[in-house]
Amino acid sequence: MDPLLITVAPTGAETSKADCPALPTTLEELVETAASCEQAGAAMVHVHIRDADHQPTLDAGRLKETVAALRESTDLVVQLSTGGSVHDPLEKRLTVLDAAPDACSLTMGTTNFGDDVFLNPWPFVTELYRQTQDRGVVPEFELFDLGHVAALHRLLDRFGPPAGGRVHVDLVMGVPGGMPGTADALVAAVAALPASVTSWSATGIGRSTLAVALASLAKGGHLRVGMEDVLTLAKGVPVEHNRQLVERVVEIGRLAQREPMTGAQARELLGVSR
Ligand code: KMH
Ligand code: ZN
Repeated sequence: MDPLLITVAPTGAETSKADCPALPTTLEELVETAASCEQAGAAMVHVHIRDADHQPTLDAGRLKETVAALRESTDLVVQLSTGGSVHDPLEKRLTVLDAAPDACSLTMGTTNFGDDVFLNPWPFVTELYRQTQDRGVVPEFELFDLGHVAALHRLLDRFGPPAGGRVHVDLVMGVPGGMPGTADALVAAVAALPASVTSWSATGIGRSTLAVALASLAKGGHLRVGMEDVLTLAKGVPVEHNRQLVERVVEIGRLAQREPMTGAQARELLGVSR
C-alpha cells in the first residue's frame, strides 16, 4: 500500500491561547510540537504563527524565523498558511511568500466560516498562484466546497501546473459554511477532482475528524490533523498535545496498511526540491 502523508496543523488562527492553553503559540512551543509530531509520524507541518501576545500574526520577520527554526529542528515539509485569520487583509496574506517556505496553502474560493467570512476572491487566488509559480513555492490547494473544485479546474487550465510539477489538494471538510465532513461529501469531491491532481488529503473539522480520516483512508487519500482543526479527542476529552492526534491517525493508518511517510518521501510526493 502507498505510504501515508500526515500533515499536522498544530495552531491555526481562530482559537485563543486563553481558551486553549495547550495550543502551541510561541516559537519554542511550535518547534517542540513539530519535532514531537514528526517523531510520531507527521511529514509536513501547516503553520500559523502568533505574536508575543499569542495573537495571530503574519509578521514577515517572525515568519522567516519560524521557517528557519523548523528547518533547523525537523525534516518536515514547512507549509506556511496564506489563509491567515479571517481578519487578515488580502495584501498582507500575499507577503507570506516572502518567508520562502517549502510550501503554502492556497484556498480556492471564499467560504462562510462560522459567523465570519474567509475571503478568497478570484483575483487574489490567481495572483497568489502566479507568485507561487514565480517563487518556486509548492501550493497545497485547499478546497472547502465543491465550487472550489471547479475553481481549481479553471486555475490549472488558465495558469498551468504549480511549482514542482505536482498537484496536491487538501479537502477541508466540516467548516460551518463549507462542505460537510461526511464520507458521501468526500467521495463526491474526490470524484470531481481534476485528472492532473497527483495527491490529495482530507481534514475533518471538529467532530467530523474521525469520519473524514476513515473515509480518506478508505479512498486512498492522505490526512491532515491538528489542533487547528479539532480540540477534543472525544466528547469532553481535550487534546493536550498535537502528538496525540498524529498518533491516533498513525494507528488507524496502520490498520489500513499505510505506513506514515517521511519528510523526504513527502518532498518527493509534493515536488518540493529543498
Ligand atoms: N484561518 C482560516 C480562516 C489556511 O490556513 O490556508 C483559514 C485557514 C486556511 O486556516
Ligand atoms: Zn490553516
